[in-house]
Amino acid sequence: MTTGTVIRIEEAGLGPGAQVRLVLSGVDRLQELHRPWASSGATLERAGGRIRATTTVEALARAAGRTFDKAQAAEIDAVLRSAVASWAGETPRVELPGEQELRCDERPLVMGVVNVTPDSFSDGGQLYPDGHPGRAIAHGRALIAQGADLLDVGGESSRPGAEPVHPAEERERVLPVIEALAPLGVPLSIDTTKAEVAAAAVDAGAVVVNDVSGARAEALLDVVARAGVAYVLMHTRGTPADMAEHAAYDDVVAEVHEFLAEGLMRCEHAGVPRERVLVDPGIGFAKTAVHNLELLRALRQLRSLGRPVAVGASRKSFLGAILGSNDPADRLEGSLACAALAAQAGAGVIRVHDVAATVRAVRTAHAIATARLPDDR
Ligand code: HH2
Repeated sequence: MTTGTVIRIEEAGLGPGAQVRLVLSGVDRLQELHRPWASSGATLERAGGRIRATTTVEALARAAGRTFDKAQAAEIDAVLRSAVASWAGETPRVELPGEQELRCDERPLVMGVVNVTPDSFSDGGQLYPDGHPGRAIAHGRALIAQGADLLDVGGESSRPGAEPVHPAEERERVLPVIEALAPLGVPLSIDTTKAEVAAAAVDAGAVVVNDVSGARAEALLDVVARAGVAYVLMHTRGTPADMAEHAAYDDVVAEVHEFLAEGLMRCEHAGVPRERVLVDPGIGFAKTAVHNLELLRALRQLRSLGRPVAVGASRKSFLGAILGSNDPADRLEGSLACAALAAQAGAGVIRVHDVAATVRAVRTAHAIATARLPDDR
């Protein structure tokens, strides 16, 4: 499947005539654009099937008009204008069933992690002793009291090398927790890659499906489409069992961005409108520590896709490599630095284990980014 025109904004001035640094891909006969674009005053660099340019919106429109037919030139112009507007503007809200919504236009939302697993990397099964849901439910309640804007409930670890869980077992883990937390008024997300688990979780009250497989299963998208719930589209390669072998990229930021652009199209074909989708670079999924750092540094660029950016760096092993800490629970400062910088970069949802501290860090970062005190002081 082609991605269609994909434009990633690296940096943009605003208003007519402002310079924009962008990367353009997904266009047939892309190289033919080179000469007219350069003669319109753009600075261009070829990179594989992409062109990186410092240009104005008007110069690209002129060059596309001279190179392509009307419809294609108009598509390129529309994609560029929309990418610049999304990169610089407000994060869109996401509507949820039951008159709930994710108001990521107001500030970055904090998603608290509730792992109903015996083997998660970060909390090592502390929340699921002897297969009993009580502790996970109490943890979810505590995260809400600490200010979580939404909760992500998962019944299968996706840490590198993790073994798959049978769908019936996964369902049994998460359902009692979702049923107990759903009435509390905070939107619930189900972290699963399996259609049958997603369907049961949605029936029990989950309003977001968080799919760490990168939209691999059509049946899962079908559940999302039918239920009208929101969907987190995350970049990954392979499966948790083998993803470490796939951590090789020529340009990790470009490849993740293009994967997400293509994923948004796949979602639309499957009946999941892009208005319901959040995009996530998948920190720690088929990536080395340096890939993770490059993606976090470039996080704002993913806003060019026009969807809220979700990000989960909390306690992950690249932070251990920076801080010299083997214990995931001893990576709080690194996790908070990531959350603050993600807020500064315009992330819509920040997925974390340490909710109380993150809420305070994000609140501070957002106040600085907007130069405004919070309304609810
Ligand atoms: N990371 C994990 C799980 N789910 N979902 C999204 N959208 N983004 C992420 O980065 C992400 C995710 C891994 O963290 P955790 O749930 O704490 O660990 P485990 O998979 O071992 O349960």
